[in-house]
Amino acid sequence: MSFKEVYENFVDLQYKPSKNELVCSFYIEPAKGHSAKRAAGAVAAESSVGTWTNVKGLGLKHVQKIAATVFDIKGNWVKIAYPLNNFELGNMSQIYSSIAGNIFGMKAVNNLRLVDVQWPAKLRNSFPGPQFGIKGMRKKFKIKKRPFLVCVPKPKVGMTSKEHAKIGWQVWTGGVDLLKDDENLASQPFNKFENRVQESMKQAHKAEHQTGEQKAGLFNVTAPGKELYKRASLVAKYNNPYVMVDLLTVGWSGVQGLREHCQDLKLGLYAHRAFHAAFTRNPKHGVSMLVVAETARLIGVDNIHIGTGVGKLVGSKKEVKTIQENSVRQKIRENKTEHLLKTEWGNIKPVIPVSSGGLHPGSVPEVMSFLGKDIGIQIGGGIHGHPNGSHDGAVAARSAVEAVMQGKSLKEKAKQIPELRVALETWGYKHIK
Ligand code: CAP
Ligand code: MG
Repeated sequence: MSFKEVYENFVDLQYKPSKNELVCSFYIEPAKGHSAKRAAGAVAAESSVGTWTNVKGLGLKHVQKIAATVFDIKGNWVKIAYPLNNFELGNMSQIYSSIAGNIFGMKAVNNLRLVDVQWPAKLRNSFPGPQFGIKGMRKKFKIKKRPFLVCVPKPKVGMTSKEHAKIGWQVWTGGVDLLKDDENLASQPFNKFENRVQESMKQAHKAEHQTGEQKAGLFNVTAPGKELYKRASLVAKYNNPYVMVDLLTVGWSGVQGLREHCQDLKLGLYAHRAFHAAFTRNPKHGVSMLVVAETARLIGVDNIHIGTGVGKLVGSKKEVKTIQENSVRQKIRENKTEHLLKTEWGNIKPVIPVSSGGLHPGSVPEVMSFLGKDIGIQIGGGIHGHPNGSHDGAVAARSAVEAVMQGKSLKEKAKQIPELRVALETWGYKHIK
């Protein structure tokens, strides 16, 4: 076989994948001089057993047995099936090095985007999934039905541990449940990790006494190697039930190790997705946020940011809704129009989707109208930018959530809650672009 034919050898449009195979749905733009078949074959080859030319080993039966197969090409949309033995069970980094590795840099394609993945049961069950899920977190926090209210201190970095903790007091007593470190706050000289945990937990316990509600910190344990786990252990020592991690800058293997550690420590694991837009934003190239969210659910985070559809960061309502459904449901039907694959989550618990980015009290009804109540709503600037300060901002945000739960308009609610009235006068109901 000439080297030109190698790639096409990975295409068989009659092929029917077995249920044990992993299936990827790709958007592909072949490079000049490449047919869709050859470009798709190149992707299948490079992401499984092949390379640019024929090599003797490709003739070995046991090698051919794990070769990927392009089995469906419709215009720019391609489906590729991967026999299970391409992958090491439970090893997400290796799986991504295959289905989301070299292929994005191939000259055979001008653009390539991994749009969805169908995880076969054996591979899916090699991951733990969330420790608590929605039911577990609701039980832990005694929050029966309403969304979890999350708040990030702003300015996002620069404040001291004491200033950070003081804001915690203000917003926890104003009605916020979870005080989240910002994604770029770790253990900088002005706000060392242990000081922040110590100072914040003092305020959290005081706020719990004052409000009768469970309060928690989402302390960002993002750090190299063992430090990641050391910080999680420290958080558990201070009786805080949650840690936060920057899922993508820490990486799959780091988060998998942290997930195991959180199991031992009975800690919730809240995932921030900073860095995702470097490769999820371009509709023609990279990896969809849907695939990132599916991966996060398999690895077993309890919460993940999914966007707002209305706020300051990209992500359409349709995309955000698709990710929300995939995070909370156990079965997802195939969506032929969007080239999304059927998904079965088996016993993998749901993840709490978090809507965040440019939200304020006036945005709450719309976010809840299309994402429902089994969510987290994160509001940073939309609380701390309140003209009367963070406490009033938190009261306004919490009363906006309560209004929706009571079936009241914000206008009506604002008649009893002056803090909400001021927030609506400040930002109205429009969304911050
Ligand atoms: C939001 C936020 C979050 C973004 C992340 C920020 O602050 O803290 O990190 O929501 O984006 O730093 O911008 P505001 P996403 O509430 O003040 O906007 O949720 O899309 O991952
Ligand atoms: Mg942030």
